[in-house]
Amino acid sequence: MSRREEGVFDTVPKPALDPEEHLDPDGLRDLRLRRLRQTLRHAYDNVGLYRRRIDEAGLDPDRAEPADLARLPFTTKQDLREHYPTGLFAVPRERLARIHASSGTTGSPTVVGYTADDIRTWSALMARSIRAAGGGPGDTVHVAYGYGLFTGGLGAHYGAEALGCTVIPASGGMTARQVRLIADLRPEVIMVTPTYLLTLLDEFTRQGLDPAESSLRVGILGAEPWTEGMREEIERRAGLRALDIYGLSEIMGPGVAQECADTKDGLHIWEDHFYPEIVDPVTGEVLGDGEHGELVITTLTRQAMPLLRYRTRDLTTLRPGTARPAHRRMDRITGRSDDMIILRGVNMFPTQFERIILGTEGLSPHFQLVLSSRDRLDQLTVRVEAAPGASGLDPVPALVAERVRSEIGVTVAVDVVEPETLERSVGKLRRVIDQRG
Ligand code: DLL
Repeated sequence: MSRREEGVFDTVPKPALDPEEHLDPDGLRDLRLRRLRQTLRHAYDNVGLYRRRIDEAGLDPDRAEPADLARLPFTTKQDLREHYPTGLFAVPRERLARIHASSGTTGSPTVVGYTADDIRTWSALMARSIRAAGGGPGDTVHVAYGYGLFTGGLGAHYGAEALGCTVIPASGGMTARQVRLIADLRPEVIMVTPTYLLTLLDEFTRQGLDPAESSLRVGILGAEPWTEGMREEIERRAGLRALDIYGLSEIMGPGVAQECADTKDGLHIWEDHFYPEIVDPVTGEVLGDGEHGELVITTLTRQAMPLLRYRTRDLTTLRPGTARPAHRRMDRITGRSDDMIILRGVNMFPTQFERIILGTEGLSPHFQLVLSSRDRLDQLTVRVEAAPGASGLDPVPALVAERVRSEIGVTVAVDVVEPETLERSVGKLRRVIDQRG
């Protein structure tokens, strides 16, 4: 903006300061305790299910400590289904500013509601996340997360606007046009799933453009699991810094946790708004920091739909904060407990295959895991595209199969297919294709 405009319009908002992001650990602890009690009281007064559960646990909403949460049962996807569509909402319908719904790939959709304050909180946390990733006021942000019921597009959009960025609301799809827009409008930041970014990078090449020469310098990537190998591949090809962003519709949407550009060492969970626990996925027992398990989140500021101890199904580990010392970090999500493939008794996640494929010369990062059944025995075929122009690939299938056997512990078939033959992502990619009857 020119200096003249700033002088004329005194209503021009300045990028919001965010003191809570920089609280010291004691300050954060006090704030969190206050918000936890407010949330318990709000849930108790307004959501029948929670009133029952809080009574059964003998909890006093106004005196509870974080450790007392362990006395409450988890809130599960099943609870959301049983109260579909709005039975867990804590405010009357007319106070809702917006509704989103999760994709429902593993069952019926889940509807989530937001008051106007919830939207403001979400925007502020997304603004904080974009800034932590290295974006700032004045940057142009290309949002290629889907717009609509999915929280990715609108969540990123409002956050980028709140930070003072120029937003290109590209949404997912129409890949050739997206590349054209990036080349012409020269955004610095892109927000997109890692697999759709791969699709975009291939399209750059198809259009005779080198993605490394593009204006993009920061990628804020999430909504699906990805590995360090994928980060290296994307950073090398796209010439940008790729940072991980995490979130889920039930809890808010993107912006629950964000990796900081200065340390790039896992994702800081914004603990002034979310209380995380790690639990044993089988027994439900609360585990300590540093232990691997399932992430459980209690919202601390949600008005429309507070959730107590929501089981995310996402597997990770909590660690002390670094770039934002008061907020703990979580490791990259290795997978969801319900995405886990169990093949002949061995548990595995698609990210384990991604690591092996990205570490193998001559292969592209485009792959699928196809489950089939022969003679009542489950089979897994890794279908992976050769890298464009790669040659001498004859030994590769055996090499990959051997690495899978030694690192994951199962025997699989490996099928190396021609470039450009597997389905491409336009958002969240479906990695596992289950053809078992
Ligand atoms: O995927 C919200 C989102 C949008 C996050 C854009 C980040 C960026 P849902 O559709 O409800 O919401 O899916 C949530 O996606 O429980 C994880 O299993 C997975 N997921 C989200 N972010 C990551 C990530 C959005 N960074 C589910 N790494 C979550 C791994 C992720 N998995």
